[in-house]
Amino acid sequence: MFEHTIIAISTPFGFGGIGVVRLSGKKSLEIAQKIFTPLGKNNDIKPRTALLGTICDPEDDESFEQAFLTYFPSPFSYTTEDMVEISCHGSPVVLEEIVRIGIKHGATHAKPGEFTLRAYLNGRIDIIQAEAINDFIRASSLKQAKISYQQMDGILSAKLNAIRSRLIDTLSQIEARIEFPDENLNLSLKSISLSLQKTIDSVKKLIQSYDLGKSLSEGLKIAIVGRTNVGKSTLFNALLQSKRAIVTPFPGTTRDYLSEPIKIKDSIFTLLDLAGRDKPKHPIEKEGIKKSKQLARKSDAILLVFDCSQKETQEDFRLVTTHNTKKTILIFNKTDLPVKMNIEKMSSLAPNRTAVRVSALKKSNINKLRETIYSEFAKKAETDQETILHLHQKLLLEDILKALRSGKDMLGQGHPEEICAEEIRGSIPLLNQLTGDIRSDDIIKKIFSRFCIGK
Ligand SMILES: Nc1nc2c(ncn2[C@@H]2O[C@H](COP(=O)(O)OP(=O)(O)OP(=O)(O)O)[C@@H](O)[C@H]2O)c(=O)[nH]1
Ligand SMILES: [Mg+2]
Repeated sequence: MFEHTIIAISTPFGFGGIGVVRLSGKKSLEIAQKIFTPLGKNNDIKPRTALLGTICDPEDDESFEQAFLTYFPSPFSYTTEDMVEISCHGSPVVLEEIVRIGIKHGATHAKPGEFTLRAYLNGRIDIIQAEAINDFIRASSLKQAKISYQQMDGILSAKLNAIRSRLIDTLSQIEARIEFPDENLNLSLKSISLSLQKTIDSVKKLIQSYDLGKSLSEGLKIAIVGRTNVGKSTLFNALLQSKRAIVTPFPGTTRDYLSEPIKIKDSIFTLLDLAGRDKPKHPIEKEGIKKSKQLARKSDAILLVFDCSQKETQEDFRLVTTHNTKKTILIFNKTDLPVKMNIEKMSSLAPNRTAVRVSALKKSNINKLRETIYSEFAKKAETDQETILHLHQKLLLEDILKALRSGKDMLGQGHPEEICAEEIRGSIPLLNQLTGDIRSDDIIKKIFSRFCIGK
């Protein structure tokens, strides 16, 4: 338990219908009672029951607000400590005054995320649940909120605990073989290896879920690539349904890049409009093309645009054949004009890619393109699949996978079982770090720095 009692406004800054100030710590009720006077006859403070009263600084004796006070005695509170919530009008000056007099009478101002940090350090939630609470508040789509909601409930933590239990089980089997080599323990290496493979598969699935998590939390980056003047910026605007990018009939219009979020159904993407790929006529264009190549390389997916009112060129051939490693959709634009491009031939150069014909100018087939972007790039959330949303979780899982794979390979190659067990055992502290059973100060600092004050 912590020494200090903390106080903060828990509702967002600004004017609102209501505002809430929270206190957490041993002196919560004592401090609240100094500044809150119940109204009416029945003025007992009952746990988890709102009580109406007035607020004033006892040294001034002049009330300035009516409010409801709710008391959550330890351990049945968000932080597991004694907590008090004061709900009043959403007036920033009034809320700040309540905090000020709370501090004057013994409370300390809470740091960002300190209520949740206390819930974690007091053992009510693990680090995955703590991070999920912040993800839930900041979710940009309902799908992301639903995943975070499940994680707050402990579904991902339960999955990781199951992985850890299975691993400990496998390790004890290996150890039994080492300790009692002569006994017929019926623990064949094959069954141990099979159980390891199951764990490896679960970890792999979690790592793969990061793509979905990323597309939900920040949106997969989709770069619009093509020669100059093929209509990339027009398409960018059509997809955004806003005249965001400058469009002109002159090649080389887009030089610096533009980046905007778009929402398709329940998924968010980040769309990038880049400089066209042709011979630069100006040093600025040259810089733009260099940047365009870098950004396309770093993006998660590509919309490769062609002007089908023109005959295909060497550059078009080069583009279609070089963009075959990433998720790509081929877009044949300007279908409102007579078609001169051999679309079949161009498509056949990228047989595994989906092609869509559009007119960005007339906005025809743009909905079809949105559908295709969604079906090609937005991974569907299987409702029963646990999803990881953060890179630091993915990196830890990758280290776990490495240790497990290497342990399994060594076992298969006939290395001494002690050494294999040691290798596999290396993954347990990493799992503990992932759930926060082993505290990594760096990760804790990073996670809680993203929280707002009052949460
Ligand atoms: N007819 C027709 N014209 C289009 C279409 N899409 C774009 N254009 C025209 O093509 C010209 C170039 O369009 P932009 O959107 O600026 O092309 P861009 O690929 O962004 O060009 P850069 O930024 O120079 O690489 C403009 O005159 C657009 O109006 C289309 O679907 N049909
Ligand atoms: Mg452009």
